[in-house]
Amino acid sequence: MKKIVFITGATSGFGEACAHAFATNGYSLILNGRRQERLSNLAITLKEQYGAEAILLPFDVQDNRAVVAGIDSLPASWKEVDVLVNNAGLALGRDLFQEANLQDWETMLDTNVKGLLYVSKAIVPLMIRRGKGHIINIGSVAGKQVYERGNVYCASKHAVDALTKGMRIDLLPHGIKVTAIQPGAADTEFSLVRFKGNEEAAQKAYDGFEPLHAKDVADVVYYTTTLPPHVCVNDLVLTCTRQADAHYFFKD
Ligand code: NDP
Ligand code: 8X3
Repeated sequence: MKKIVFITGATSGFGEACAHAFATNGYSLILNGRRQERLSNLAITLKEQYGAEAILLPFDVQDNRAVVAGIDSLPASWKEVDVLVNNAGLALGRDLFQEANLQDWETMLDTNVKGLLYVSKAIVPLMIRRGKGHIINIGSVAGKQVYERGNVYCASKHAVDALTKGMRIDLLPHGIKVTAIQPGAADTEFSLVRFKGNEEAAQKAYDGFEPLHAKDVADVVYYTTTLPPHVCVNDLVLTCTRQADAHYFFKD
């Protein structure tokens, strides 16, 4: 039986790159994301390139009913999830606290925090039943430090950091590994989403340095799953070489 990975937010960026990294290493995949056509195209590509099988669950992670129904609908053999990558997430806006949009805040918290909780709450019992599993939460350097105009996005990623620690402690007796991967700036669709389609503003975020690419992050995510059963990467921060932390960059 092949190993199974469940990836949220697989239609783009880190999630899509993780799908390639796991598929090339022989995994079967459960892929989530709201854009169904992208998921379907990805499944075709993974089949063609690696012979990988995939089941698509195109739910919105903010909708707990849809999350539970989607995961319940999996065939029994596909409920044996070995690795969960909680990756779906976003930033909306780069505004001062006093000027930011309340709806943006709600969407970030509902997706980055509550979405991660909903998916984890549905998958954890399946892992407990088997006495093993690996949960990988995609945090951020924004979960380690707070920067100007980062307010609620940073708070959501600080919550992911705290939840990762809490999950690891509580799941300890069940043999389940819990890992936080905390990337710095990476050139996915993240900035385009953050700046609401403004390509110039999105591109400016990467001016003067080479950021991480999605594959860099996916390779590290996959690496953490290759360690022996008694070894767990708890917390891994990775940035491009031109970024020291959430604040310091060396730009041309
Ligand atoms: P992308 O915008 O490229 O990808 C985000 C993914 O999340 C998409 O597949 C999107 O799919 C999915 N998603 C968003 N909202 C939902 C939702 N409500 N339900 C289901 N899926 C959703 O960005 P990244 O790949 O960069 O982002 C992935 C994660 O990495 C996020 O958690 C982000 O905060 C984090 N991160 C990003 C960094 C960066 O600089 N790029 C650095 C550090 C962390 P769809 O729209 O189809 O639903
Ligand atoms: C995304 C990286 O620095 O824009 O989490 O917060 S940053």
